[in-house]
Amino acid sequence: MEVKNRIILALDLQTIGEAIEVAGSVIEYVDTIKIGYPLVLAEGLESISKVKDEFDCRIIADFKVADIPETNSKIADLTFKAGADAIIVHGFVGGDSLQACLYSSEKYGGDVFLLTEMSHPGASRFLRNAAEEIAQMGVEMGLENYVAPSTKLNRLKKIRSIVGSNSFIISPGVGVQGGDPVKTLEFADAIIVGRSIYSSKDPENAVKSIINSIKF
Ligand code: NUP
Repeated sequence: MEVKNRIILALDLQTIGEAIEVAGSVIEYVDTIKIGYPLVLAEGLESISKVKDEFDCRIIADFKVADIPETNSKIADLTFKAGADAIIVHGFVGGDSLQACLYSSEKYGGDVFLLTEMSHPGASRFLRNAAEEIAQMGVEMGLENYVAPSTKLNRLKKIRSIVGSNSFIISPGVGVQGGDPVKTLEFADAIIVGRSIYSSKDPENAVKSIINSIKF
């Protein structure tokens, strides 16, 4: 996978109008947009195709899928049918649940991103203990795409060492959560950035300054 400027926009706005406006102001620099529950629960699953059709971009659906295999299948099928190119799936529910999403992704020609450890402080209590095994499970099941935190560089580094250099890691937590773009990109292939862009008075300038900071 190739992500333009190594930046994925997290479009966590709650009206399609604002989402299209922000995406439009940065689309020259970004070709991959992550859409999650805030936009989809506010404006419907068709937000995915609305953004995709408007900008001809790649859409990663951040649904952190974490259910029994049968329900995961339904969620993933509906997500790919709605136009998503990729879906983010939790690993802690186990291999059968993950496999259900992989089958769906094969059926629709989409990608699965496996969430390992998360970026917020609370993730240290439970998910940290399982994250390495989750990544290892992903490797054993042939996963190529992973999510790992920019706010915990030692953990990101560890996940990279488990999934190997040929895997693709996208990393949230840059900016408002405290992660540094340059340091994160030492271990990740692309950074996920939300509020630092969409809450900025000038989203275009915010993206440009991140791009300048990561050009080395
Ligand atoms: O561990 C994770 N941390 C995280 O922030 C996994 C995620 N998927 N995210 C998402 O990344 C979060 O839901 C939000 O959409 C985005 C980060 O946004 P921001 O902190 O840059 O505003």
